Amino acid sequence: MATDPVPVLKPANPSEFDRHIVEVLRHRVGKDERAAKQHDWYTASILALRDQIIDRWIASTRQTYDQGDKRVYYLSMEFLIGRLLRDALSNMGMTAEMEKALAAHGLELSALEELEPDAALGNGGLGRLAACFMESLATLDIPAYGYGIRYVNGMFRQRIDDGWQVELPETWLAHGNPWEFERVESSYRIGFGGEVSAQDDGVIWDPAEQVEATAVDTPVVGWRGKRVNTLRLWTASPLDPIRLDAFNAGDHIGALEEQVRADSLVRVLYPADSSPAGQELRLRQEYFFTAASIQDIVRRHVQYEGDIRTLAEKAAIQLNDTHPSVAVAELMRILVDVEGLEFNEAWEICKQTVSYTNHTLLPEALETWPLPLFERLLPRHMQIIYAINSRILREAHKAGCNHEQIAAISLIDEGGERRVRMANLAFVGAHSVNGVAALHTELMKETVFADLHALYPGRINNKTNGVTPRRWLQQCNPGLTKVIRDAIGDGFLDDAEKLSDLNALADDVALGERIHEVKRSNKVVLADYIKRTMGVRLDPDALFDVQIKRIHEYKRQLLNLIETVALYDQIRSHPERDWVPRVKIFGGKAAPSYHNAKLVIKLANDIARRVNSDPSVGGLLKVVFVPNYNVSLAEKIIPAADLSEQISTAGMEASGTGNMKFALNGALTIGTLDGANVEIKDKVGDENIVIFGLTADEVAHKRASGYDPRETIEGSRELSQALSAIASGVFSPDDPHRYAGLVGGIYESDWFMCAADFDGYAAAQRSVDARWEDTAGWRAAAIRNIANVGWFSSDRTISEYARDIWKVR
Ligand code: T68
Repeated sequence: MATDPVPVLKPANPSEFDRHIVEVLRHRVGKDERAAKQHDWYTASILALRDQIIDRWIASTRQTYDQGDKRVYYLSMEFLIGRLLRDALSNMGMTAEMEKALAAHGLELSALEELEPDAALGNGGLGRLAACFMESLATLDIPAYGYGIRYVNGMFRQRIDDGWQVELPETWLAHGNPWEFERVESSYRIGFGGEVSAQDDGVIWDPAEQVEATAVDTPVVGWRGKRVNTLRLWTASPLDPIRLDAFNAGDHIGALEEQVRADSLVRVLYPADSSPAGQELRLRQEYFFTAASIQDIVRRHVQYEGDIRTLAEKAAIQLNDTHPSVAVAELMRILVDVEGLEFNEAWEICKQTVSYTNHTLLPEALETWPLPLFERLLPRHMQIIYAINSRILREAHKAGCNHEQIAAISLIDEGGERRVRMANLAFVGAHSVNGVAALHTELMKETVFADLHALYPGRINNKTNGVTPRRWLQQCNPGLTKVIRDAIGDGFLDDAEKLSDLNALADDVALGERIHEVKRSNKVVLADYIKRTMGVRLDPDALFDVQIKRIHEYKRQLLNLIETVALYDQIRSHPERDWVPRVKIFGGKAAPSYHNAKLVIKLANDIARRVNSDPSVGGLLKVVFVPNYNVSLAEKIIPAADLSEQISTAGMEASGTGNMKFALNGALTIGTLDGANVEIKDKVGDENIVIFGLTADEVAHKRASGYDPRETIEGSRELSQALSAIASGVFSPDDPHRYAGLVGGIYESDWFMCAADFDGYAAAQRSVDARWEDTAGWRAAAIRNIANVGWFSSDRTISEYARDIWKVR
């Protein structure tokens, strides 16, 4: 078969593109240009752009088939994509063309961009990482499929009512989704429950229930439009849309039961990050999308290669956390029960094909399922897991493991109610198990996976996270991109590490000035947004100090708030001092059932209300909690930040990726030696980052050696005053005891080391003030940050996965 070359970027004729948009508007949207509303133009623009993308998509897919390339399959419960229009236009090199075409009809691209809903099919870092990876895979011309769930309602919308978080359903599909294609021909039956019977020629699983999984594809364009890969999300439908017998007998609701059951599988994204959801529906979701994906992968392989035994040569399956780790059992089931392979041979193929990424060490976040639930829902998989377990435990025994070690390695947790350990299943079923930052990977070896690591040394490896510089520099910060291009040329657009050419210019006053001007205008844009949406006026010349991420105790928004209160006290007690004007910006969602996280949001809002209306701080301090933090807001806030708060308790943040985005946009980091902060510090240099606090080892040691927070608190005047102000209701006069419990937790145990790290943090903040006063020094440090974080491009991360784990070119 002849290979179709991927078409090169043709400088399409603007008037031709314009004609195409109008043609789409008429024939696919069904509107006359004269009557078309903004939203019609928005849809037509995307469809017209999509037409251009499809040609490349088909070419990429053909090329992969024709060349018999190995494909990467990225299985993830979450893809936090955000908006696609600007990204796709920019990667296709068609932004200017689109602007011109729209201008001919009196339309502005930026206005249409704002109409696009965020595809928020993820909670936070893990889901956003998957989205960055999809873009880098296409950029690096690696044939890849992302597999996940097409949630009808993604991450909830957050409203702040009287300072409290209220969750509202998010309806990103309400006006249709012009990016996607439903593939009814790619449908699979997914079974649950039922019986397993042993026959002469193998095992038969007869599920009690079945639903149909149908593929919905979205094209993912890489930088410069070289390759277009596929994000394949599964939607669910019942085998019988309605039970007519029940309906005709008058049971109109019961007749639709199957429809409801199928809908529920793809209805909502579980909004808990870093804590397992624990409910049966979650396990059903996990199996649903994993089984559909594995069937799709196997079908494609058998269709084109003919022999299932070569699967590992042509397919690499990456599990994004343990959420899809039932893939190990499902792949084994298909290889043994459907394809008829021997268990041993199947096991080798499985291990060679599968690899697993761990994103957390928090013990409470490691997924386990009650064994009776697992067995009821997936009886055949339970048998397979037992079979795998007996092999693994024999190997452990042979290797000389003792009782305790064997108990830790087992796929079944026997302490208390028996549970299936998804992380252990993923670990043993994979040839590679990776952490997401150097420190995290070392801690994996020492803590949660210590015994598995001893049994299978070499399996754990590190792949430090990265972010796509297209979205997180070029698209979100065109002003800065322009300044950098003028300074060092275009090389960094194709290789982010070339940003290092900026090092030679770090002390260039004119460059410092231009970057400052861009930052200031980004701050004006953000200040306008905040004025418009929240009514709070911000001074764009103040230091914008930003903490945006999920609200979690280990991320320590509370530490930041306590320090904010202490600063507020100080400003009022010493109005004669030269305070640096600061704006403290917070944003983030709390899991709906996470009481303390929701209380932290209320506290931020209570502090904001009090501080912002206090004339005695004279505008030196402002506090804002920006509602409904999401990808699009991040794209506004990060380019406007001066200071990036990365202050998790050391040892608890696996990597962080926001930290990388801020540095890339010229913010300085204040942070602990946690996650990827450690590597950011190594890259940007000690003088260009502000590090404070206990190290991971020190935290572990302190916890083990009977730490008494009370003593620490009493030893710090600033801290004890701030804590007692919060605890006694200074910020919550309507409910003075509101924060008694939150503060009490710090006095009682201080698990997250807020008290222990307070003095170091406060001192670090004052050192930030001093740096800020040194304008030239600050600007040079900002340039050195931009210059040295090109390594945190997800292109680099994906190249490492490709080379070390997937073995694709
Ligand atoms: C994050 N994890 C890590 N989890 O916290 C962060 N969890 O340090 C890291 O940078 C990032 O992953 C990427 O590696 C998460 O975001 C979740 O969102 C999550 C969702 C469901 C269940 C458990």
